[in-house]
Amino acid sequence: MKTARLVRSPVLSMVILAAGQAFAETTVVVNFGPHASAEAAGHSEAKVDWLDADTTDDTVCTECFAALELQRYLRNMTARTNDFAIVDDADVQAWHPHGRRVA
Ligand SMILES: [Ca+2]
Repeated sequence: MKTARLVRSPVLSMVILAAGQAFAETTVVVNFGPHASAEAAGHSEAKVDWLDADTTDDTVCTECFAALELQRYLRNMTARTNDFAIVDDADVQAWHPHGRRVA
């Protein structure tokens, strides 16, 4: 039986693979902030005020850029060019504390 584990961190939440296992679908979960996509958020660095006290925009841009890089590397490593979709954490309804999605 194939299983995935959700790792929650303040930097980036993502579903990771156990070494050597091949999953049909793996999803990277990240906060898009006010942006419509991870691509828009990850490439919004020119709009970020990096020097103000509010790090919300800094974090969204940085995390989404990291998610895009992770997606690119995972796709290159596995040759699964349609896998590793990036979704907004606001769209993820409920996750079991151990990473299994609750129906
Ligand atoms: Ca800022």
